[in-house]
Amino acid sequence: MNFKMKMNEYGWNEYFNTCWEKIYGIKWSDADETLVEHCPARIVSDHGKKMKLVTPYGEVLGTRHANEQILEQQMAAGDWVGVMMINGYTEAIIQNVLPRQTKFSRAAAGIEVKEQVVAANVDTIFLIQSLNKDFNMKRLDRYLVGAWESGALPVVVLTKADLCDDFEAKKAKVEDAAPGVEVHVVSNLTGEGIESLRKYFSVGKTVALLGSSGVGKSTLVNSLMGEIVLKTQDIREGDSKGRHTTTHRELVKLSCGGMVLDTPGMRTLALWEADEGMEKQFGDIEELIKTCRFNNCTHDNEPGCGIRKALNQGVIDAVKWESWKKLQKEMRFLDAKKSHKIRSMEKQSVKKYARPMKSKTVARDY
Ligand SMILES: Nc1nc2c(ncn2[C@@H]2O[C@H](COP(=O)(O)OP(=O)(O)OP(=O)(O)O)[C@@H](O)[C@H]2O)c(=O)[nH]1
Ligand SMILES: [Mg+2]
Ligand SMILES: [Zn+2]
Repeated sequence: MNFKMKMNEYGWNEYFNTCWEKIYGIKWSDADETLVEHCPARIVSDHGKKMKLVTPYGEVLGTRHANEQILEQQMAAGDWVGVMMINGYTEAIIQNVLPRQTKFSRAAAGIEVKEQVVAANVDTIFLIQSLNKDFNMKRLDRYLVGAWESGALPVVVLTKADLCDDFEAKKAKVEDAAPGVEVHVVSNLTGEGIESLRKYFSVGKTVALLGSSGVGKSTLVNSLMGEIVLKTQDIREGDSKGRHTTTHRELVKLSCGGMVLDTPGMRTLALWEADEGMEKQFGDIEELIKTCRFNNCTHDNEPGCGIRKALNQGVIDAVKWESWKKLQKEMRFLDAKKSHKIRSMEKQSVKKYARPMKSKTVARDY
């Protein structure tokens, strides 16, 4: 039996193999080509009840095992899962989700305080903005915090260079705001800069594309493929906003090796966790705060405020400072909501625990 797909080409590595061994008691190897029922698979796209998976036996549809834990577990495109092949190796039952090496999460929309994993196990994250109407430094700060937090390497990609006269100035602004982050200017129309992105797509590596609708994420996948594999659509004339053309996250294997995870444009990115990300993106600001004379400095007009001094001297950028304040406030609010949720869950579990005890006593009395 020849395996159709080599999992290494889809990003399988020593990290996942060690996780695999802990669950299955033996390392996964496709070298000996023995027919096995249990094998690793990667989620290509999530279609609700069914997931498209890439397995050693080819691309198949998978369903979750009817175990409560698996039914409730969050799964996302890019996740590595342990499956049992059924129906002559044409379908799969998902039995385990392997611990993620990296994950880009956001707070799910809606009233429930919940994490939503947007991209799992990606090596690089392209934070995409277009150089015409979409360019926004505060939004970029937010995405950079999320990307640093994910554990993957952030790279900024500015698209639609053909529609912008001053892209050098915008590029310099981003480089200033994100030291150490590579910034690429590209045009899907003229092909400018596309080749400079190839280095991120070596065999087994995954790049996620994140950004607002209409910035050209799916078009970039088509540019990299050299053919149309994903649907794209014109942005709206009136306000230059995208039309939310891509509706689900999907992993695409490029012919040159490497994979790309295209995602639907995000309206807003509500961060889920940000401690490390904030430190990475705003390290200079966090250091300056330590220099304020008063511990409880509000950085408005207290004497000896390190932030005010830095702002006046142009050491830090006013936009970046605004970003920090906004994100800091947002994360404090989210932390309060998370603690509230934990407390109410604890209360519920106390009630749950109390109930059977009570009914047992009642049962005995009768
Ligand atoms: N001029 C110009 N147009 C581009 C470029 N890249 C993409 N476009 C156009 O921008 C529009 C939106 O592109 P998409 O690739 O659908 O955008 P998207 O980011 O995938 O949008 P969603 O799927 O809605 O998130 C299309 O009409 C593309 O042809 C570019 O570099 N230059
Ligand atoms: Mg798209
Ligand atoms: Zn201060």
